[in-house]
Amino acid sequence: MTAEVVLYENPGWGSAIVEAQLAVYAMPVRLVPAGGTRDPQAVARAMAEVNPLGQVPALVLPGGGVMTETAAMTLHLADLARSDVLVPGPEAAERAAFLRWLVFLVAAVYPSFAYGDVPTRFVPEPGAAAFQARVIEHRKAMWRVMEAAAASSFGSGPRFLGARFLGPWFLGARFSAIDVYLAVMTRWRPGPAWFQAETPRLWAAGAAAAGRAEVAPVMARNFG
Ligand SMILES: N[C@@H](CCC(=O)N[C@@H](CS)C(=O)NCC(=O)O)C(=O)O
Repeated sequence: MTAEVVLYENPGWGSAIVEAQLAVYAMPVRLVPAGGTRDPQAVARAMAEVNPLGQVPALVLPGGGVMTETAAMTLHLADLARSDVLVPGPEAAERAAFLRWLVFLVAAVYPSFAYGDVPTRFVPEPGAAAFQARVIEHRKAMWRVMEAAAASSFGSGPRFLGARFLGPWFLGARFSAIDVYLAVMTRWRPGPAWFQAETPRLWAAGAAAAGRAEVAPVMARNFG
């Protein structure tokens, strides 16, 4: 596929997950800054026309359709690219684990940022800081669940139950979009130092993805 897609992005935000995948596929992309600010509420206002939830990222496909949700983009871009580099195909041993942890990332972990980043959307001001602290603690617990999966190689799928984590990727020998998510999300709160100390396998898989030739320039642009 050579037609250009448009990615609404904010450096360091979830758009980096999609920008990195587009780079892996060498797909042409036009980046559109989403408001040019790091204030989530200002970004939400700037994005509202494209994404009713006001979130980044949003993708405009070659046919003009708008797509939100990074997991949907992850699956769709693999289809458009006709590639299984990032998304193990239906017959792959890692397929079920890939889908499980992709959905875990976006359905369990990622929403905690919506709650934690602007807590006053959900709770009144007295108590917002305490709420935010609890959200971050819960997020840490979710990351530990994923670390345990990597440690037991449960993440590599049923056929590998009981095997040890060999890395360098979350699914073991198999690079995937999970590692791209980890490259970006381990830069977010609770922050790289916490991941290095508490979830070293997740950190290692993310760092390995961040170091890949196609991904490194995207990481530098977003986090440099
Ligand atoms: N489920 C969405 C989550 C997107 C999301 O939470 N994006 C954050 C930035 S990383 C955002 O736009 N936050 C601003 C807000 O929620 O108002 C996805 O996977 O794309």
